[in-house]
Amino acid sequence: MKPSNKKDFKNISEQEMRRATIKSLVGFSLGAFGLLAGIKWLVTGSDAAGLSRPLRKILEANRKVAGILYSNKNLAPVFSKEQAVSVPRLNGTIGLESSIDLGGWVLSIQNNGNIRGLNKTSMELTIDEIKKLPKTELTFEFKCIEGWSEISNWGGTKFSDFMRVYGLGGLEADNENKNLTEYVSLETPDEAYYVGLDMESALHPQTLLCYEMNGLPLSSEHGAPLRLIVPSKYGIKSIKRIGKIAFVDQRPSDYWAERGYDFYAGL
Ligand SMILES: Nc1nc2c(c(=O)[nH]1)N[C@H]1C(S)=C(S)[C@@H](COP(=O)(O)O)O[C@H]1N2
Ligand SMILES: [Mo]
Repeated sequence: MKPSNKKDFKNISEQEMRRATIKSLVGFSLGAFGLLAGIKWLVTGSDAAGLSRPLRKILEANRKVAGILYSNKNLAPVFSKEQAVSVPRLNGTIGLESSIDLGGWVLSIQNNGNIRGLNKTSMELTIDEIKKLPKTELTFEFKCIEGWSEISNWGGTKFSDFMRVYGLGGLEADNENKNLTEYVSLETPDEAYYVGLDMESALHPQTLLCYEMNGLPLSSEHGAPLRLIVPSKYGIKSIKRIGKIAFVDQRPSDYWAERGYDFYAGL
């Protein structure tokens, strides 16, 4: 991980502002709802079925905000495997310049607390151990912030399954997400490319740790032996050749956020 800098502090306060805004929105809608229900009860004694249009709109808008933040229903459209291009376009080689010794590669993991079954907070996994995790396949339209998109096919494991199996980032096996860390940090082995991911996006059911493309092992240009695929975000977040993953509460350094792109890079 890169040491945090001034920019990170600035971003944390931005995040707090976002939170405060969401809180006040929710508070306003609850207040409005309570007031209206009270008036309804006083005047007609009926339920809220007769909500005025503007107030109903506010309530629905807030439900949408809550839905985006607290559920995983914003799924990217999926396609059949046959619709995927056979040789996806290549983009971005930061952190991939040197050749990789696939046999010697391990994924370094840094957890916020003890890893399940281990009396320690860090561990290493081989690609074979990662391949033992539940397997998922996904064909979706990969979108680069530069303006191109392409349907591509990927195979690997859900990031949430990876977290759940090892009890990483506070995710428990029973799916009770009580003490989740705020972020995940991912870096290439040489630390040249690095991505910060908010926990909501890490847990998104389509966010995958991938070791296959079109049913074959990833080529090194596409991120062998392990890359991230985040269909709910622009391609900048889909880091290739992952070397290190850390579960953290401070917003991690992010290569493209440091260069002026939106940290969330949502679609
Ligand atoms: N390590 C690393 N990962 C990276 C990049 C990079 O430069 N280095 N570029 C990103 C960008 S901008 C895009 S659009 C996708 C492209 O993935 P692809 O080359 O498999 O099409 O990888 C992302 N992951
Ligand atoms: Mo991109």
